[in-house]
Amino acid sequence: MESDFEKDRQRYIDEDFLIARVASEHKEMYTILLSGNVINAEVTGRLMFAAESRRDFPAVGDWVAVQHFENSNAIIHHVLPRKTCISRKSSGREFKEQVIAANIDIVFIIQSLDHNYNIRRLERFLVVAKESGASPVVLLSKTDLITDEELKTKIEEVHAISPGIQTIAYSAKTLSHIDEIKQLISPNTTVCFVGSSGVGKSTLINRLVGKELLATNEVREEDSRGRHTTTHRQLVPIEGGGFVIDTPGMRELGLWDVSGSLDEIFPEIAALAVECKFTDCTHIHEPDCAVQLAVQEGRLETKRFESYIKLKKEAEFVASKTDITKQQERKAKEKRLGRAIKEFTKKDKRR
Ligand SMILES: Nc1nc2c(ncn2[C@@H]2O[C@H](COP(=O)(O)OP(=O)(O)O)[C@@H](O)[C@H]2O)c(=O)[nH]1
Ligand SMILES: [Mg+2]
Ligand SMILES: [Zn+2]
Repeated sequence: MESDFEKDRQRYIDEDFLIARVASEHKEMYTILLSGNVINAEVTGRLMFAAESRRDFPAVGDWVAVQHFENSNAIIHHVLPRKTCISRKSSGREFKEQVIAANIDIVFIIQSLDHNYNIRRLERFLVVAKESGASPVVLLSKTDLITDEELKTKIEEVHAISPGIQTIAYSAKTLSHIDEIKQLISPNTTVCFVGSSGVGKSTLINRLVGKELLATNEVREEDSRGRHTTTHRQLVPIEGGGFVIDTPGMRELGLWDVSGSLDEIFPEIAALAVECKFTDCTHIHEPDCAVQLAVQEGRLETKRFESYIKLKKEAEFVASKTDITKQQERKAKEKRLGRAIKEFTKKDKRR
């Protein structure tokens, strides 16, 4: 069966649109890659009006149907169906989805092996990456800063919480294991990098691209925080035909909808939950809870269990808030439509 993507692509081509890919987005101004050129672009008023949320706007990595006349901005008319999409809750108090990148094949989750290394944060990133539909790969940077013994322990820790997920420990300084990362990015593969500021995303991307494309920043040693040098997301073609998307430092990776991936990242808990007395057991206060029992008997690590509960509560909270936001958006749209219909009937009567 032909995918929605292929069907839509062909339809837009038949309608004389050009197919391009969004390379960057900054305050609703875009650049797109169109037959090898980078061109400024904006969206049509119609797309803006029809959009129910941020999700309906183009994101970096999106394939779009555009019109382009020489010496002017290209106009984005349609966003093609996304094959994968990585989202987070926008930072701050709002409950809005922010699409970080679209149509990615691999999400590299980077932690550096200094102060940044944190198993619980890694679990959060894994859940978000898994939900995107792309394959997560864990990268542990700065192996040059720790001993082989320490490295071995940390890799074992990471394996224990991410069974079946590839982990590569590397150093951008000594270049050890960089080739292994390169080999994963075959032609026509799009990858993105997520991780806190200062872990080495830009440094690695520069190594992959083969030039000093992105500014990197020196980290204050004592707290391992770097300044944010990357200002906006961008899609960059790399030698050999792949693409990388650099994402600005992410101190926060708030969960968006992760209902489908939480259990995949915590499979042992999902397996235990089947044995709970209540099918909707929250594993907090119910009797005959197989998950609680496993914690009491030391078969499930308390910290791992707490991490799961924390992420689950956060996801449920966001889901409850988003339903409200969606309802409000729908109402506002209906109101606009109602007003438009009223205006129209008024005019109609006057005739
Ligand atoms: N020792 C060591 N330092 C690294 C490595 N990778 C990056 N760095 C340094 O870490 C700092 C932050 O790197 P950067 O790429 O800007 O991080 P980003 O904020 O994730 O983009 C810079 O000073 C880099 O030189 C590595 O593998 N080993
Ligand atoms: Mg950077
Ligand atoms: Zn239970």
